Amino acid sequence: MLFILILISLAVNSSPCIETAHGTHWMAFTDIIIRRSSISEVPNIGNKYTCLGLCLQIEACVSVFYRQQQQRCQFHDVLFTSPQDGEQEIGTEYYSITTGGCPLSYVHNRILNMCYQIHLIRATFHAGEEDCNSRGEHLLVIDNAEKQSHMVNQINSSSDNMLRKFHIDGADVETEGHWVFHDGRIMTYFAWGPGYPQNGTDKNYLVADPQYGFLWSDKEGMEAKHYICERDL
Ligand SMILES: [Ca+2]
Repeated sequence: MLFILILISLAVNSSPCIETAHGTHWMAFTDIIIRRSSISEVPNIGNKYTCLGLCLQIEACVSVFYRQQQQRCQFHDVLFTSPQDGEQEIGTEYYSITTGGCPLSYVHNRILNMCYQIHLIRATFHAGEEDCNSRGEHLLVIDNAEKQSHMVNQINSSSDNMLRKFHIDGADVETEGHWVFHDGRIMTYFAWGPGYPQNGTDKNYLVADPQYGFLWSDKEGMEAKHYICERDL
């Protein structure tokens, strides 16, 4: 019995976040504040749940810091994942919204209707895609400039992400030069990096590459990279 209790205790204490009503409480950011790139702030707030409620009312809001000492809410359009990027501020708590079928700990951009999770393990294009599929998801679809810009901002918002290469959805494996998404939809928007696509039947899968500000390169797909899974809402 004691062993089971210890296991439960370890599981609870090692959890990065806790689900609350309408939000995810990120425990690793306890007493941590990230000051940059706030979309707005509201003063004279005496309750953390008021901050979360206000974030839900602002469509661009993805996450919010409740600064107890300052009694302020600080809203963001990205989800921070690297507490080491912040500064200590006692009493600060960090929340992200959980709403509309987008699960705990995912990034939910309500303006662009994007719900996704960045995976910091590495896999081939197909293994990453299979991992997404196992949760009823697919690799991240970027089909316009707004989504590309949001993805870049999200990746660059946390130092854990910003130097990594990510597989995203899109391949020209069936017909060279004919790029399609996982469901066969023809791609019309592209954000190629300088010198890309290199083309060729050995370069058929998309990678968002930090070397080019997360613009895209066409790669062979067998090299293990990080990946981003998206859930359709
Ligand atoms: Ca190709």
